[in-house]
Amino acid sequence: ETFLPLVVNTWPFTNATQAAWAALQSGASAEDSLVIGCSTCETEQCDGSVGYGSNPDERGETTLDAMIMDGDTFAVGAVGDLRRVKNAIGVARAVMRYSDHTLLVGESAGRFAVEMGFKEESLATNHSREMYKQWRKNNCQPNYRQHVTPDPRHNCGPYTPVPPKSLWHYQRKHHDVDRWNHDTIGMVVIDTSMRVWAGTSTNGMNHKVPGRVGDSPVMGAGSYADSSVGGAAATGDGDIMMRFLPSFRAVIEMEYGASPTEAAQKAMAPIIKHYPQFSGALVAVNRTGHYGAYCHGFSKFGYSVASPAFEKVTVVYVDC
Ligand code: SD4
Repeated sequence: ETFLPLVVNTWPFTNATQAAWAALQSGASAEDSLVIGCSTCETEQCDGSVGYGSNPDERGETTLDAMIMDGDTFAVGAVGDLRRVKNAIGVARAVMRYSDHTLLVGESAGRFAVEMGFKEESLATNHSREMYKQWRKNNCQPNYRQHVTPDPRHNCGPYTPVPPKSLWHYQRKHHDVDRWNHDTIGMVVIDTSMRVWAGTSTNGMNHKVPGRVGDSPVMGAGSYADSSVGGAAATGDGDIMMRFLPSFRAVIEMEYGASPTEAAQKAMAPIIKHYPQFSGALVAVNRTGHYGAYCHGFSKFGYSVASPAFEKVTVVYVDC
């Protein structure tokens, strides 16, 4: 039995899911629907972790990572460390459509975007300026590493060993957690002709080193699509997760016969084995519209689904 079309994305970002679903219903391609869905999160600044205005790097600038992948042709467009342009998923698609390349980074990615007609503007907001000010108030500064030996995992970095106590309560209340630092949107869309598209958009990590690019724009890490099998998308500690290409692994596991849930679990297993402290989640869908997820390091993980199996967009929670 097939359940198509399908939209699945990480986290309870249901407006993004709904926007992609509505686009599919009105006849838009899976590609356009995915871009519309992820752009919705960029505009809404989903959880402060997608789009402009949050999670400044060590110099106070917000930078964006995004990718899009066509599971029919294996065409990919991606941007890393994109600066001063808000619509990262749109720029990723422009890389795929209008260049012969796959991944553009940094200042030059921004320049490409402007040439493609995207607006150049600051990504700073009062919120991101305030986040940066707080960080500096805690005696954090770009060269803090020189002053903290031997433990490089100092509280100034994006991965604090233990979340500050003041946030425990908040985390428990919002049981799907880790919202205080990072929540990428990763989305898989399948249309009724079984075309699978996958993509991501994020502003990465609070207080990252300028130039840092996470897993989200890396194909096979942040997301992956193969229309003959399905697709997958990841969220979480990108610096760890990208070493294991979990989205690629999940698709390969499904190709070898695993269900989406099993595939997500198998893809995450080696990460958990080598880095039991990491936090992350993976959603996986197969070409017939079945889906599943696996998570680690949160108490619960919620992801959003639009499918003919439901009357409206539904958030599915899994225990981690
Ligand atoms: C990153 N994976 O840049 C992203 C952040 C994220 O949920 O997904 N947060 O590492």
